Amino acid sequence: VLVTRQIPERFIEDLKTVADVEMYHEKLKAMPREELLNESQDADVVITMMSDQIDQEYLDHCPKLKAVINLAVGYDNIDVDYARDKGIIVCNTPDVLTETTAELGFTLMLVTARRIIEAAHLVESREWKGWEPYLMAGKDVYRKSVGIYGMGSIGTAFARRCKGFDMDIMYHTRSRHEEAEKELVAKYVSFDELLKTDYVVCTAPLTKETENIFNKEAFQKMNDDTIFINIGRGGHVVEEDLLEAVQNGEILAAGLDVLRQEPIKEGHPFLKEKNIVVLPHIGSATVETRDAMIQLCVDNAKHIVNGEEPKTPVK
Ligand code: 8YV
Repeated sequence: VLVTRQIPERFIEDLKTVADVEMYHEKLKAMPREELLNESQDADVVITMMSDQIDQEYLDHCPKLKAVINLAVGYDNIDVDYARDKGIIVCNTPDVLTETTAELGFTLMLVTARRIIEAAHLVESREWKGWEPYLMAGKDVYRKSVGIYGMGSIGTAFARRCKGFDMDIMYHTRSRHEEAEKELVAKYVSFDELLKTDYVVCTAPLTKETENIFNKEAFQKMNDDTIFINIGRGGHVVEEDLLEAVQNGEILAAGLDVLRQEPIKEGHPFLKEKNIVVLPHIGSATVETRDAMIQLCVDNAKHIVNGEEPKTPVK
């Protein structure tokens, strides 16, 4: 089993009860492509991260490979169809990160609406001169409308939090979600209607159909006080169009946990825009959840090595 990022030793020990294990030891770096290709040659199972491109070249390069186990619920870094054609199993880590990721998304919505980052900077930079009636005045969240794009488990967990804030919940997704409609009084709307809400929140997985869906046209349809939140993938958003929309006042602000290119490049225009809050892809980043995600990867790997069905294969 090859593990492409450094994970705590106790998980490696667990894996070693069934297999020989190799782990990439650089703490802050993804495995360079060449090394990933070379090290994977003899692997039966590889535990990958979002930063590893598991494409056709990679899959053709690893003759023994039985399974790719991604430490994430998303798997847009993996050519799942090609893996399937080759009889290689792909696993992900659903469910264990749902609440944590929804919690981060909801936090990001509050932080962006209430200008928390800007306000904290004001204090840190010693620029806070005193009380003013509209000092750092943001936008209410309570009782506003929210349009959730993607009503899978994370979208539904996000909607539950919105209910606690008495929000008017709308959603758009591939198929209707009757439970959310009944329990959360969420209303299924068209994509255009969704864009008219106070908070447009993307929680969807990245696919060919959803790539670039938040583009110039979409931002122009939003209201000038809409706040856009993205906890899906950077690929959903045309970043230049978002920047233009915020700078031209076509929308109020954006909170992004994901970007097209991570980490953000020096000089990226979002870094200078106070109405765009960027987080370093920390949706599932709590100790409890990362432990659970890694354990699920380890369990999947052990099942596969033992010739058993994996726990969470991508269907
Ligand atoms: C991961 C995520 O931490 O699960 C996902 O799809 O985006 C995060 O939870 C990230 O992808 C690292 O692999």
